Amino acid sequence: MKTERSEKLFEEAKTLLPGGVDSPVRAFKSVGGTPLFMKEGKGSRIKDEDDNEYIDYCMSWGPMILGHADEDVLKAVTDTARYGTSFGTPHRNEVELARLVIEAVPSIEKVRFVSSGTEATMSAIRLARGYTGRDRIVKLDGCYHGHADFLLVAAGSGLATFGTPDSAGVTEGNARDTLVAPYNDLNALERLIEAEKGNIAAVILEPVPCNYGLILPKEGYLRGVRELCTRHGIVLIFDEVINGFRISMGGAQEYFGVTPDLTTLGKIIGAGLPVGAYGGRADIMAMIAPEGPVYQAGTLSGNPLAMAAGIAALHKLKSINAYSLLDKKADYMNSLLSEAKDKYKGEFHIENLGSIYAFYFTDLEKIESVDQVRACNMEKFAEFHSRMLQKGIYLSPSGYEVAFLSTQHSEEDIFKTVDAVKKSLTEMFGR
Ligand code: KE4
Repeated sequence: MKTERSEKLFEEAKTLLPGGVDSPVRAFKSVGGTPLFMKEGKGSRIKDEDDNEYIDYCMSWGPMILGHADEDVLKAVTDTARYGTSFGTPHRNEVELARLVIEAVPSIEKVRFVSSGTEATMSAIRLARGYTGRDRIVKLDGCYHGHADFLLVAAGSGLATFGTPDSAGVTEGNARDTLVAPYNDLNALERLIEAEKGNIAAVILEPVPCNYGLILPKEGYLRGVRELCTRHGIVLIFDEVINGFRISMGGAQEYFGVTPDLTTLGKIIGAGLPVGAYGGRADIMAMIAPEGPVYQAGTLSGNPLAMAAGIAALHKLKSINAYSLLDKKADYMNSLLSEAKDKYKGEFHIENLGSIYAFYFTDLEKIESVDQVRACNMEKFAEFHSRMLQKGIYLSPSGYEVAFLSTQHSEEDIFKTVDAVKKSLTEMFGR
């Protein structure tokens, strides 16, 4: 596999950008080797600067549920760009996308668009503090909510690969009001909340964590968190930046039937352009400036092009009945994977929910906690990642990230992928 062009570009990038990247997890630090510079994508495929083609499962970390370069998304963006890219004024596209989001997501009665998932979560936390007048928040170990100072505590995603649950530069004062509880442990959360005696503004969690591998909520867990927050007047925030419009049209909250007070979104609602959003109960959202006293602003919030991309994507997800399509593709993939799952039981494990997959090198046959992911063999994942890459399959370059199917992954793509999984495991385990 030729990588000269990527290597040359990476050497130059490292003289200009910290670590040669604009986001750490792209740097291949935890899987080794040179990060590949992609130049184009179409459907399920991406091509790097050395013209190597891959079946993509990183899918830009989640946004590309319709596949790369979707015709309808491209047309919406180019048609809009013809009239200008940003005015810093209200634009009809914000109204249209807001209507689609509110229609789809059970908890959202009012929504505010921002430009990233980080902006969405940091704004939602400020809103919860403003609404309750309380200072402290609870996040769950291993959940990642972007890089706002007070959320870079026991986080997942790129931080997990660096083995530093916290980041330098986050002051004690900033982290002091962030409490951490283990995911999937209702008793621990209840003890923490009761110890805090009414000083908790919000509990924020990924309903289905996807930044420490993929961890499914135990039966009744999300309902239990909801009831705890209701009982203690705590704002429950579901960070659905990944889960939203991925697990279903209404996200994890629709899929599991548990409605938070606020929801954060990103990724898919921008279809690859920079969009984040936070929304929820109208009485809470009424606290947001200019209606209320909680300030939040953004030059490019609701950008017409990004809104156009999101509008096209959400209309298409509905019109092609995307989630039953994705379920069929996942069923096919799981039917092909079952042989490898059985053969390597006790050494290799796969977790799956809809179009989301995670691969673990572990003796466990079920992953239910972040500590269990921590105990997985990430060196073996790195070897697996490299072997899959050599076979033309691009997995997210970290064992703490997940893999995504899109509506464009064909049966042939899936067959080739599972064949590559089997061949890689045979090479690794010698059988
Ligand atoms: P952004 O600020 O990166 O748009 O969103 C932050 C964020 C918030 N909440 C959840 C649940 C998220 O997963 C993310 C970002 N996800 C990571 C990958 N799992 C982004 C990849 C990266 O950091 O480059």
